[in-house]
Amino acid sequence: MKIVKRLLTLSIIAAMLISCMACKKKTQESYSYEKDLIVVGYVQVGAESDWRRANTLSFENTFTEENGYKLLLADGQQKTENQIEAIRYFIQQDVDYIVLAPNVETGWEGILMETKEAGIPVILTDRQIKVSDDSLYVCWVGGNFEKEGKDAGRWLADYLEKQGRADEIINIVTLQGTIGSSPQVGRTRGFAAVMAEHPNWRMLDMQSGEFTQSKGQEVMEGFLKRFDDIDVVIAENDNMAFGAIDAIKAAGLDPGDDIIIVSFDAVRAAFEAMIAGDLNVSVECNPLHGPRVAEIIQRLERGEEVDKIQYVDEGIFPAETAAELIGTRPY
Ligand code: GYE
Repeated sequence: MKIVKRLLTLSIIAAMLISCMACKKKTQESYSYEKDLIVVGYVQVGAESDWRRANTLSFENTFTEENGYKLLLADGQQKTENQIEAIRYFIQQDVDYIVLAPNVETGWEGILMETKEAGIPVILTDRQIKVSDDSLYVCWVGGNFEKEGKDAGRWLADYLEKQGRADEIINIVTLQGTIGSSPQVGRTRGFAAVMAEHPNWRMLDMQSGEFTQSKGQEVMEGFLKRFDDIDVVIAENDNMAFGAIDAIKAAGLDPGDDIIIVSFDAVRAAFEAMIAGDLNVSVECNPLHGPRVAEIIQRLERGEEVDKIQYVDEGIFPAETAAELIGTRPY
């Protein structure tokens, strides 16, 4: 913790001690709280999905006062400008660390110059950014989205092969995440790489469902009106897949059977959808970054080096594994 902040805190505490004898106990508590805690400002994307809620909870459960932290949480409501404002607020608060889950990849250069000037380390988590100067952030930890996209494509190729449909014309639609966010960019790119190996796969259309269930449903309704021969839906997260499933059922079709549904995240509700036969596979994206970021902060506090880029291990969960594994899922 910065010396200036400590001194400021001490002088405030001293003033409180003088002016407030009646609340002596409380003052002593706030003294130890202010003195020891590492203040972390987490600039979250929003609350758009089950994944996101599990991610927020992971931070809330990790960055507790018992663990030595004071967590300040800012909800960006899926808007980059809100996140930039939140970072500026955390600079004014002189927090010890800023943790940023960036909504999209671009637009961060200016505000990260401000954090650098203020001497506040920025740890990126979940999504990545594009900046010309990597020293604007300490490190990043999250999922390998391009690999996830490839895993989804390879699973599909395998599944079609097993169904004897390897050489059929396969019509695909994609519900993309927030355009320009690194999970959207990576998953789209990874799937496209596998698609290039299958000339019989046709991408009818790709549209953003903003990673939400309601928008995913709306976009899928549009696809179903325009195309009467969709074979596969690629939903770039589980919640958009849930929306697509509702739209497909409303159109009188059987999701998981008439239309193959592939999604990402592997949240608990996805396992339920797989058990119900509505979803065919979910490629895992692990949201439990709280402890990982805490470990990074602890290393930095000890003056140790940290890896610049840290990918988390992730699996693939096809429907036939869902019943057995649902009880083991932590989110
Ligand atoms: O897949 C989605 C969420 O950035 C990896 O954002 C995250 C994605 C996740 O809204 O559900």
